[in-house]
Formats: sequence, C-alpha cells, structure tokens
Amino acid sequence: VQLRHDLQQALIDGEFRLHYQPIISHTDAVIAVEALLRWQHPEQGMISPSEFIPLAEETGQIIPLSNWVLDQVCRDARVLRQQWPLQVAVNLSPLQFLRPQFRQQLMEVVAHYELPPQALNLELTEHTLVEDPEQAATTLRELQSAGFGISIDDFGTGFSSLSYLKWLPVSALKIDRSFIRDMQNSPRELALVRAIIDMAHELDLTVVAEGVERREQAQALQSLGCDCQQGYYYARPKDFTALLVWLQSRG
Ligand code: G
Ligand code: G
Ligand code: MN
Ligand code: NA
Repeated sequence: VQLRHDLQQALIDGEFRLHYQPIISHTDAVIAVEALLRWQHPEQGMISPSEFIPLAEETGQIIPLSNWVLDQVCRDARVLRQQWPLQVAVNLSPLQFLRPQFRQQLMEVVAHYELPPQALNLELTEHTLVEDPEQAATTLRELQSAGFGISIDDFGTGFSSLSYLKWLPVSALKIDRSFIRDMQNSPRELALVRAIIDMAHELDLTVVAEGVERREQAQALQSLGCDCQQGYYYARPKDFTALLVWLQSRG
C-alpha cells in the first residue's frame, strides 16, 4: 500500500536506476546489453521490477515511468555508442506499447538523442502481442521498417499460439530462463530448448538464451546452435558506470 504511494514520489525524487546486463554472441562477442529497471527505495533498499511494475500498471504510473526508462536508455545508449557499437534492449510494458502515441514518442526520443533506431531492441512478451494482435502487428511493422530490433521476451511461457511467429515482424526470441534452468536435469526441457532453437532458425530468427548460470549450460546451448546467451555466468546486471568498466576490462 505504501509502495503504491511512494511510486509517484520516487519518480520525482529520482529513485529509479537502470542496470545493464550484457548479451554475448556464440563467437563470445558482446553484442547488446539489456536495460533492467531498479528502484532504489530510501527505506526498503533495492526493489525489483517484478514487485513494482504490476503496481505501476494498476495505477497508471507505468506511463511516466516507462517514459523515464526510454529517455534514460537513449541517454546511456548515446554515451555507450561513442565507444561500443552495442544494441540496447529495453523491456516494454503492454500498456506502454499498445498506446497509440507510442511509436511517435519512440521516434522522437531516438531523434532527440541522435540515435539510429538500430541502436534499440524492443523486448515484448507474448502476452503483449496476444492482448491486441492487430494493433500489435501494425505497430510492429512500423517499428521494424523504421529499423528497431524486436524480440519476444520470456518465450515459451506465454501459452500463446506459435502461429503469430509466421506473420509478426520479429527479429529474435529470448528463451525464458525456466527452460535453461531445468535443461540439464530434464531430457524434456532439453528437447524443448532444442526445438525452440531449431524452429527459430527455420523462421530466420535469432535465439537468445536467458538465465545462463553455469558453464555446462553455456556449452550445451553452444552445441545446440544457440545464437546468443545472457546470464550470471557471463555477467550480472550492473549500473552504467560499472558496465563501461566491465566492457573496458574485457577488451
Ligand atoms: O531484473 P529483474 O529480474 O528484477 O526483472 C524482473 C522483470 O521486470 C523482468 O520480467 C523484466 O522484463 C521486467 N523489467 C525490467 N526492467 C523493466 C522496464 O524497464 N520496463 C518494464 N516494463 N519491465 C521491466
Ligand atoms: O523477463 P526478463 O527476461 O526481462 O527478465 C530478466 C531478469 O532475469 C532480470 O531481472 C535479471 O536480473 C534476471 N537474470 C538475468 N540473468 C539471470 C541469471 O543468470 N539467473 C537468474 N536467476 N536471473 C537472471
Ligand atoms: Mn527482458
Ligand atoms: Na525474459
């Protein structure tokens, strides 16, 4: 109850932060970073978005909050790209993505920071796409032709039909970390991961495995032909300054 009230004030007081987690290609190159929102609460410490995003969606605060995220992501991407040609992935809330103003706003913010749309990768969940498939398809086509990367996040958890992949303009699938977590102990999970990777490749999509924590997982994914990996095994999410230091030290 308190959090709900604090949310509005937190934006005014500048308590939100973006952390960034590297995404690594099968050739061991860093190719992107994912922006992950954090709330540095004065009393409760760091609060995870899985706690406050649902609240923000209920109260409508998700819109100003999402606008803050987009602005900050572009600001950081501009600095990042002076040295590193990396894409920055940003998570979009369905309420944000399905608003009629969204595309225009996005175009304005990238123009303001003089970024090419290719600098951003928009992460959407299956849930967002099935909520209003026609609106989603129209917006996605416009965004893809403008040059933005588009990824399906938490892929495999949405209980949605796979048929949308045939006609939605998507560039990548991110396999949900629950599949990666269980794939070593469960032949069924392993088979699912293999099937997702093969299907994605048939459809000319890039596959990113999320939540890679151990070397054996990394090796298994590599041998399955997975294009990219992300997880604590490679790097934890870190603040922007720490990200720049990490990139520097990696060479
Ligand atoms: O980093 P963490 O595991 O706490 O993230 C939890 C969830 O919050 C993930 O599902 C992630 O997609 C979501 N999330 C992280 N950052 C953002 C953001 O900036 N906007 C939205 N809408 N969701 C985010
Ligand atoms: O839903 P989405 O994929 O956007 O959420 C990403 C979330 O996963 C972030 O909150 C991030 O902190 C978390 N995360 C990233 N790498 C790992 C990992 O290796 N293990 C676990 N358990 N969580 C991870
Ligand atoms: Mn994500
Ligand atoms: Na995910």
